Amino acid sequence: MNENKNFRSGFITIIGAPNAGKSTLMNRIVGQKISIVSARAQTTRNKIMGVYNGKTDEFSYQMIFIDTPGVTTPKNRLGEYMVSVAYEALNEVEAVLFIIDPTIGIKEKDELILERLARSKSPVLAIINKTDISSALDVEKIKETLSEKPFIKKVFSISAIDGYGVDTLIDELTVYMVEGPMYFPEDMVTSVPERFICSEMIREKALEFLRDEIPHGVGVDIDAFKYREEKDLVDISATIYCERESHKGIIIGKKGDMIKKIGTHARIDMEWLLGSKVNLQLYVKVKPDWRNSISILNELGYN
Ligand SMILES: Nc1nc2c(ncn2[C@@H]2O[C@H](COP(=O)(O)OP(=O)(O)OP(=O)(O)O)[C@@H](O)[C@H]2O)c(=O)[nH]1
Ligand SMILES: [Mg+2]
Repeated sequence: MNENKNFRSGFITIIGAPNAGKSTLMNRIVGQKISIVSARAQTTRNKIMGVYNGKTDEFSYQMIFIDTPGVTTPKNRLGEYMVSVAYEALNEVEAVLFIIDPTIGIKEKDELILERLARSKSPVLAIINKTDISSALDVEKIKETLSEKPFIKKVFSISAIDGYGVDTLIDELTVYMVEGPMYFPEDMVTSVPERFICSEMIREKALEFLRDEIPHGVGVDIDAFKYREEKDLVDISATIYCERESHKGIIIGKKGDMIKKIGTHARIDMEWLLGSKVNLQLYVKVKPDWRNSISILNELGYN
């Protein structure tokens, strides 16, 4: 495949305000859940790459999508890290997808990103997502506003959830691919290690099931990840970090029912990802203000 002189490839960054649907779009394109998704803002914390291979009549190509944390005003060191991850991913890519949620409209956060994108050297495509739940009029208005920006090459309307418009977007993106190597083997959908995805699956369930004040103070570290071949079983042990003793109680729940629920749901996703049985042990530890602790941020991979 690589001998093909006509091979093209390129990096495409997905950027936007929190909750716009960036991770949902990336999962939809690569056809697998590699980046966690939740109804809460600021779900993604790290840069996550997803690979899509395809071909046109003239050439074969590999697109590498970079999902980034939603851009917002940081409230702690972790937040600062997240914004820097998003902006760094704008450098030296073949295209940038700016995702917007039409049910929210163009807000201050989006304006900030747009200002940044105006100075970007890479071509920018604007993507109006969630068309399945927004009015045609809202979509049209946003389309008009964005089309007036000289640095935006084109505006697309899609639904990352049901896939509407995604093929058309991919077709357009082939235009921006350049002669280059196949960066990842054909069967590889992500550069992110399975171990990390598993820790994210635990965080996703915590985001889903815990009360409002807790989720953003949750971090997950995998302590052990071992495959037992004779049993086709992966033993995974992980620690959920939280910021207060009272949070620890809520995460564990009455008679341990909350941690059990998080564990059961995360385990099912992990078994799906890994294709084998998983034995998951979860622990909860309090680390006050860990989102400002450089050493814990490093430990959890936010470096
Ligand atoms: N109805 C509808 N919901 C969507 C669509 N795309 C994403 N969502 C929902 O929007 C919420 C946020 O989606 P994410 O993919 O986590 O958004 P994100 O932009 O990655 O968010 P951060 O990582 O926090 O920046 C989830 O509840 C998704 O299910 C869509 O096309 N239609
Ligand atoms: Mg995300």
